[in-house]
Parts: sequence; C-alpha cells; structure tokens
Amino acid sequence: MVQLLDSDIRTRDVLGWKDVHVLHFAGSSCSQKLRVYLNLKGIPWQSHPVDLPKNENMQPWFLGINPRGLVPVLVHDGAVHIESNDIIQYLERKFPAPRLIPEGYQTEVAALLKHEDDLHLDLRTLSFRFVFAPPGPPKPAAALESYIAGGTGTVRGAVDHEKQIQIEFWQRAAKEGFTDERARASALKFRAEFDALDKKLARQPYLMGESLSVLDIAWLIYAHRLSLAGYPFARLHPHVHAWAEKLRAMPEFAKEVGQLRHKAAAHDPARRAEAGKTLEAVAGF
Ligand SMILES: N[C@@H](CCC(=O)N[C@@H](CS)C(=O)NCC(=O)O)C(=O)O
Repeated sequence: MVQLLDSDIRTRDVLGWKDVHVLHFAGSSCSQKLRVYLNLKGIPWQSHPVDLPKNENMQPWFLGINPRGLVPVLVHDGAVHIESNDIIQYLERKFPAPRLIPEGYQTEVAALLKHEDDLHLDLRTLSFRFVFAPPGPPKPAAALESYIAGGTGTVRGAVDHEKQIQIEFWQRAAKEGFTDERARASALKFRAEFDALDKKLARQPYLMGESLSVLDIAWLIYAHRLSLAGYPFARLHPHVHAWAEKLRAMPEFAKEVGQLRHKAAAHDPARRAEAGKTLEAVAGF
C-alpha cells in the first residue's frame, strides 16, 4: 500500500477532501484500469482530470499531491494513495463487494499485479512510438525542469527513486526518441506474456478461472492499448483476442475503452505514417 505521509504532501487542501476522489486522465492506461474497477464495483467517486499532454502532472500543484508526478491518485477521506495497483487493492479492502480479488488470493494477486506494473514503461514506449507518435520530444525541457524541481521528492518520507526513473525515461526519449530496437524489445516482452495468457484463456473464461478479477481488468487495458498500437492479437493470440472482445463489450469496460478506440481510429493512418513503420514490421511479428 502506498499511502503518502503528511510530510510528502505540499498541496494541503486535498487533506480536507471527503469521500472518494480520483485525479486521473482520460487517455492514461493506469487511470483507465482504475476507472473500469470503480465502474465494476459501483463506487461513487469525484473526478479531477489532470491533462497529461499539457504536462499538468509536472506542475507544482500536482507534484504537491503526488511527488512522483503520475496519475492516477486516490484521495479517500483526506488520505492520499498513489500507484494504481495499490489503490485497487486498498479499495478492495474498503469496498469488498462485489469481489474482484478472490478471497485468499490477495498475496498472489499482489505479486501478479506487480509483474504487470513492471511492464508499464514498455507499454509507454510502444504507446509513444505507435499510438501518440508526438513529432518532437514527448516532454519539453521546461516541463521536465518543472518536474525535477517540483514536489517534496519523497514517498512515505524517503527519497523517491521512482521519480529518477521517470526523469531518465523522458530524457532518453528526448535524446533518441523511441527507436526500433527499444520498440522491438518491449514488443517481445509482451509477446511472451500474452503467449502465456493465451494458454490460460484456452482453458478458462477469465485469467483467474471462472470469474472476472482485477487481473482481467489490468491485462485488458494493456491489450487494448497494444491493439491501438497495431499489435496483431487475432493472429498471434486468438484466445486473448476473443477474451478482449468479450470484456470490451461489457458496459463497465466499453465506457472507458470505447472512447479511446474511436479517437485513435480517427488519427491512426496519420500517426502510423509519422511513426514510420508498423509495430508488426518493427517487432518482426
Ligand atoms: N506504476 C504507476 C504508473 C503510473 C503512470 O506511469 N501513469 C502515467 C499515465 S498511464 C503517467 O502519469 N504518466 C505521466 C506522463 O505521461 O507525463 C501506477 O500504476 O500508477
């Protein structure tokens, strides 16, 4: 659980927020994952959009809430929680019904979610290369400077190394873009993951067996983003493809992933052309 300490937080007004508040961005995969979870649980929440393309997350007010500068953030009765998977596990304890982490599987699910989160920068690499494809550096120097300078730089009272990882990611992107080599390496990691998930889904309807769980939410969000990037699910992982289509048709998912699908489709040809080659060509799939 990553609940921030009072000393991590500079934007003090959030400490007075009652009930469930979420700081998030429409097109952020981690925010989508949390919103699908909230939809399925039927938890009422108040929305605070943070505009990532405008780098609002790198401004002092947001870094004063999450020193890591990432969305989503949950504020529940004045307590600030960061990290999407920790937020979901926290909410599961506070709002147990309907269950999306099966009883007795909390530790196993935590490890599996951690594994999913470890691939987040690979997802970001493929998103920026094939979906967003910005013409210049994804984070302008001024935004990065504001990011480096802003916030306490601590999480739970300790210097936050995760922030340094983020800084290095954006500095490298500004220098070399998202090269074929990096994109290929990231795509191959996902291929190994989805090969394994495909085997599971050949035998069972959901990733944990007979019922929907947070793992289905987390991996559907990845699969959805990757399909926008041009990852050939139907050809490489037919069971994952069928499972994803089934989930996308559920209203709690459709609300979050339908919109982005429409938007990306509108820009797809231009963005793909800008990106140069397709994911299939770059990864050799
Ligand atoms: N491990 C974090 C990752 C959060 C993350 O990287 N969020 C992205 C959006 S999906 C973000 O805030 N990116 C900042 C940016 O693009 O400037 C979590 O699961 O919450």
